[in-house]
Amino acid sequence: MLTILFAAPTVWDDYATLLPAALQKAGIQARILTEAPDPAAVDYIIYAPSAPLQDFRPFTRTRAVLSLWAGVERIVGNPTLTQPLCRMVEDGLTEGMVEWVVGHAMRHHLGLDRHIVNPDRRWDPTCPPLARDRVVAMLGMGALGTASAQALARLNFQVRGWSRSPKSVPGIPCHAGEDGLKTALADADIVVTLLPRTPETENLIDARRLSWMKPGVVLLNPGRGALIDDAALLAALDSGRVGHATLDVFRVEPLPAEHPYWAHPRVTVTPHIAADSRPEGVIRVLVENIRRGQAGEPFLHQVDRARGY
Ligand code: NDP
Ligand code: OXD
Repeated sequence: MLTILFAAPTVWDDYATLLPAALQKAGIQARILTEAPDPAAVDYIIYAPSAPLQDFRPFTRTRAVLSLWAGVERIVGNPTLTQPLCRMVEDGLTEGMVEWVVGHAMRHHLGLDRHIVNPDRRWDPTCPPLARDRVVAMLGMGALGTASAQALARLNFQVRGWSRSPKSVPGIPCHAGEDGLKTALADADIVVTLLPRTPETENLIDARRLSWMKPGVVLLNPGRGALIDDAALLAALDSGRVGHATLDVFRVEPLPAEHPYWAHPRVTVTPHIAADSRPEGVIRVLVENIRRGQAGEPFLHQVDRARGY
């Protein structure tokens, strides 16, 4: 009988029935606790950044910490964590992100705001260009970036990818490294940042990188707030170099009421809702990882501590 600590109390209600049923269906005998009076008896920890749990040292027999979140920047550097850490990749999260990215890209591509907010009843018959005439740079070609890039490419956008290591994705020219970033950004009408927060990606979008972008570029950031140097972005928005920024994630969340992004006419704030994981999909991944842990097989989506994601 395994002992699983569900250390994400705020979402326990979503899992309280489904998780035990899925474990049982998979033939995994387990008791699930929401608190661990005896940490040394815990085999697996299911974790979210909101969890009060910060000291992993007493969990001496824990085989893996299974994050409910894709982004692991709040746990990956925890010096007490020596157990394998797995991040979340699941269909609902990916589909949600694809929909957010495509929806906000289409808003800017079609110039929807001109028609949705038109108090002067201006009859402006200017037709937008076709997607095939627009270039999108996808910074981050992981689970979410690749799916979003492919969805945009299916709509005929000219998509360029950028990632840490070189990639080959049919129909999407991919770049890596600093020169590759310059190339990916050079002719992009829309730039999407779907990177994890790591020491290397912090302030990636700074004044220098913004100066490589086309004047009037639209920036979509559903990755992490720290990818952006906020002062540099605000300056670029004020000067018109950046035409619009749609931001879902921020250094401080909720975004404080006095933050200049709220009032800026060329910024759209969405409250970290680009994508959320769905219990059914999450449970499939959790159960599979517990099965793998028990069978001595490699875990799915294990985080590389050295890379930080
Ligand atoms: P992955 O780990 O699958 O992909 C990360 C991508 O970023 C990879 O392509 C990776 O390159 C690239 N990358 C990492 N570091 C660098 C670097 N220094 N330079 C260039 N490229 C780099 O992550 P996901 O796609 O699953 O998720 C991405 C992020 O999305 C999460 O970390 C999280 O912050 C955010 N997120 C936001 C949500 C929201 O609601 N707003 C919801 C879920 C996630 P390589 O392929 O070479 O490894
Ligand atoms: C995540 C997120 O990382 O919701 O899962 O941002």
